[in-house]
Amino acid sequence: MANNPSGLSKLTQVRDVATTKRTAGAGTSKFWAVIAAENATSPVPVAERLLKPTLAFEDLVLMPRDHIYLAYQADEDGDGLYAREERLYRTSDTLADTDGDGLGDTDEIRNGWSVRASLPYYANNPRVFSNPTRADADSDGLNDAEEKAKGTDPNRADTDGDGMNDKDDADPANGVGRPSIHSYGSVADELV
Ligand SMILES: [Ca+2]
Ligand SMILES: [Ca+2]
Ligand SMILES: [Ca+2]
Ligand SMILES: [Ca+2]
Repeated sequence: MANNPSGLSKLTQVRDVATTKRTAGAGTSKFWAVIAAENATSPVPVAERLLKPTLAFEDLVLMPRDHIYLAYQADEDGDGLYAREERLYRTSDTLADTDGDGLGDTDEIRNGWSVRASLPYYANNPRVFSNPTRADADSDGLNDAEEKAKGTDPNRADTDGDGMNDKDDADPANGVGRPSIHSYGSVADELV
């Protein structure tokens, strides 16, 4: 804190933790984030006055009744997940793909994918998210990248429930086990 002649206190630096550039790739890996609550007495919204991305930290001017919070953020691997989120999910902040299954931590945690199955459950809840710390959480032989490519559920070994694991199923998300139905002959006609 520094006092200027007009008696205002000015936060000019925070000791020991600094903004740093990422060693590989573009962007910043460690930085301070400013969180500001709306101030009803301010004629200009805080979004324009305090949270504008183009504003430098030293150019922020606080008004009476402003409430701002500073949060230190780090994203070493640049995968878009902050270190504290990575801790929460038990993923690594130095690896963008913690479990090495070909699908990045962000894809597994934030994005997920839609199961392409015609079953009523997935019609209402198509979105699935995989475990970012296990390549094949449901032990069906398909890793999460393969499950996404096939549109299957990474948390269910037999997505379409026909008794055949996703890896062995020629059509793992649709239909009721066509290979086994053929073996039943005329019964298959009634099932289909
Ligand atoms: Ca990560
Ligand atoms: Ca992964
Ligand atoms: Ca799997
Ligand atoms: Ca199946």
